[in-house]
Parts: sequence; structure tokens; C-alpha cells
Amino acid sequence: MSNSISQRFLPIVESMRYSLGGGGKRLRPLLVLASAESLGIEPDRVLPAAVAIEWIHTYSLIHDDLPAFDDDDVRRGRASSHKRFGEAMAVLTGDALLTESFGLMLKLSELGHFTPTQVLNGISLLVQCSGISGMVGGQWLDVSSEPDLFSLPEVEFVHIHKTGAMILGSVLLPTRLHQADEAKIQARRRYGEALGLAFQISDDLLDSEPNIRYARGPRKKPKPCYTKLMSPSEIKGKLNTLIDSAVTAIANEGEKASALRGIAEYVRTRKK
Ligand code: GRG
Repeated sequence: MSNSISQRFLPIVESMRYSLGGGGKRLRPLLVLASAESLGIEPDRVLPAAVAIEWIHTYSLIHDDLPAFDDDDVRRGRASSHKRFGEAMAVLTGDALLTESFGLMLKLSELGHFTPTQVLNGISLLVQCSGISGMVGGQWLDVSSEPDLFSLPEVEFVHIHKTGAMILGSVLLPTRLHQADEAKIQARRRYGEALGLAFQISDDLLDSEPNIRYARGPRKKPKPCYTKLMSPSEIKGKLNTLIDSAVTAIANEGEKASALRGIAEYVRTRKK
């Protein structure tokens, strides 16, 4: 093995580039940068960590589009990875993005931006928010839960893990790299938890199907979402309450937290 990539593996790199270059809102990396700024860390110092989070997120979307999950042909306005490159390459592209994201995290210490211990703390958070106790666990509940059991607490539990954990992780990552004091960590935790759930609620509101979401994949049954359990105005009310909580959580953080406030307001009103 060597650090440079053999010509023979370039098709994998092309497929990674295709999915990463397909646009998207870049919400999670923006949260990493905004959270770093709020702590007085120069955003450039956390850039590899911001990219690592986007790579993990992109892997999850590639795998979520596979026939075994949602079987989606289109992602970010273009053919989904497996439609463009085939299923085997889509699986490997997701695997490569996840694995290489940890290589990006290592760059943080190689570049001298943070100490190895700080980077390990950051990697440990990424494992928590993207793995079994976070996104992967939430995805499992999403695909395996029975529609009859879609109570509000159950839907929230799925959303907090599947979608919320990576958003919370994006906000908390700079606190792990920088060792922020406890009050600052807790303020960002409250902000990230509220924003993570709010983001999924806003996603449910934006969904084109008004009442219920169906997975196209082998499950062919409804997915946990709010639109089945609450009216649109109730959902909007919940979204506003959560965004208000997120903004309140960082109310004492001063001007340096203005980007975090801006992102929360974007999630309140987003149209895509
Ligand atoms: C397959 C391990 C695995 C996990 C998949 C994230 C996820 C878990 C599935 C995505 C399904 C989905 C559409 C969830 C709704 C909320 C969400 C995460 C939307 C996609 O995130 P955006 O809107 O996407 O930030 P962009 O393209 O803007 O980056």
C-alpha cells in the first residue's frame, strides 16, 4: 500500500467526486465552521473536519439510494450513484467516503492544527454520531419499524438518531477539537439537538407527498415521518418551537455565534 492512489483505483475516485460534486446544501460542514467560529477557532483550522462530515453524509445518501433501501434513481438533481456507476461501485464509493473521512480527520494533526489527543476526541465523536448509536442505528430503525408503531415518540427517536445525530455531531465537533468549557459545550448541545430534529421536521414538511412517505425499496411500506401524525400547521408550530429553542440556547454566545443563528433561521424557512 502507498499513500498515492494507483491509476487502477481512479474509477473509485471518479465516483466519489461525482457524488461529492453533485451540490447539496453543505449544511453539516457549514455547521462545523460556524460552531468553530463561535468558539473563537479560525474556521480554516477545522476545514478537514468539515469536509470529513460531508463525506460521511454523502456516503449515507449513496447507500440510502440503493435498491436495498429507498431505491432512488435521482440524488441532488442527477442520477444516483448506483444508477450512474452500478450497485457494486455505489457500495464501494460509500465505503471509501466513510473510510477516507477518518483519513481527513488525521490530517488535522498532520497539519499541526490540533494535537493527536484532540483529534482522537473528534474521531470518537464521529464514531458516536455516525455509527450504531447514531445515524446507522437510526437508519436501521427507519427500515425495520412497523408502521402501526409510528407513535410521535417513536418517530422522534428515529429522527434524532438517523438525521439529528450527524447535525449534533457537526455542531459539537469543534468543542472536541478545542476542549471548550462545559457551559459552552452544553449550549451547543442544546442548539444541535434542537436543530437536528428541526431539520428533519422541515424535511418532512418539504416532502412532496402530503400524507405519508413510502420507501420504494424492498420494504414498500410507510416510513416514520411527522406528516402522518400531525397537521401541517402543528408541524410548523413544532418547527418554530425547536428553532426558537436552538436560538435561545446560544443567546449568550455573542456576535461570534451569528453564523449559528443564521443557519437556524435558514432551517426555519428553507424551501429546499
Ligand atoms: C444508509 C447508513 C445509511 C444512512 C442513511 C441520512 C440518511 C441515513 C438517509 C437520508 C434519507 C433522508 C432523505 C433523510 C431526510 C433528512 C436528510 C438527512 C436529508 C438529506 O440531507 P440534506 O437535505 O441533503 O442536507 P443535501 O443533498 O443538501 O446534502
